[in-house]
Amino acid sequence: MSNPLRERLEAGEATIGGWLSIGDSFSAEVMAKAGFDWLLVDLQHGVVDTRDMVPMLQAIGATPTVPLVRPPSNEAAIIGRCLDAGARGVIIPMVNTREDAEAAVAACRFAPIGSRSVGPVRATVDLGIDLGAYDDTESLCIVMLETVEAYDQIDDILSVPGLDGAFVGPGDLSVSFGLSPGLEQDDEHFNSAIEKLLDACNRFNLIPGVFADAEVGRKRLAQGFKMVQIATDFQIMAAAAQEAIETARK
Ligand code: 3PY
Ligand code: MG
Repeated sequence: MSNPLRERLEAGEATIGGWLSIGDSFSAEVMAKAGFDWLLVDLQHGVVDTRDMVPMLQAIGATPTVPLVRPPSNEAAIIGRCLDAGARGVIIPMVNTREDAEAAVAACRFAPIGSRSVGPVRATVDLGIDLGAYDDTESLCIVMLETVEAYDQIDDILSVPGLDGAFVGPGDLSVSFGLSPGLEQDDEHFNSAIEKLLDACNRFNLIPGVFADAEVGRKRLAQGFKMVQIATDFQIMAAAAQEAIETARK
């Protein structure tokens, strides 16, 4: 049981992803058919219930796009449910300390590495395997660093064994620095935090990821990020709708 996204990232490939805030399997299917390398079902800020998550994972799973989930918080029970439901990785928000990162790894892995309870019900059905063939270490455990507190102790956090990657949350990071939320900032502290994450990921052999849009995403890819989020469903829908209206009214 391999994880194609893990394989590509471990081979050093840069990947492009999208964010799903709309809790609907058809919109997930539309996004997946567009050809993203991975799509993330956002249970933190998206209008998505855990009940919506499974049909969305099924829609994405019918395409080559790899499905990930962001749980609402760094809690073992919900992280286990996301992985049991068939997410091939989790991007866990607001990881601020080494203890938070240790809890994230523990939530993703069975003993002896962690304390995830065994019951990958839909994950095994999706993969077409028996429980005995299920490898919990194939799913990606990625933590979001999005506060000044986290960046102040980045080495302590990213040296936690079992982590696969670290992801920049630029909106929360902006606010943490006293700035208005944004994907990029003309601010030395904000920009050096982003460089710090890239550097630490390289030193600890972790995947660096970042939330962006298509324009900022191009810059982040050139900077060396390997998981770059470039489109959020409701935002591109709104932008395309506004453009259509403007075009028709011209
Ligand atoms: C952030 O920018 O803080 C995020 O979490 C992106 O969703
Ligand atoms: Mg955030």
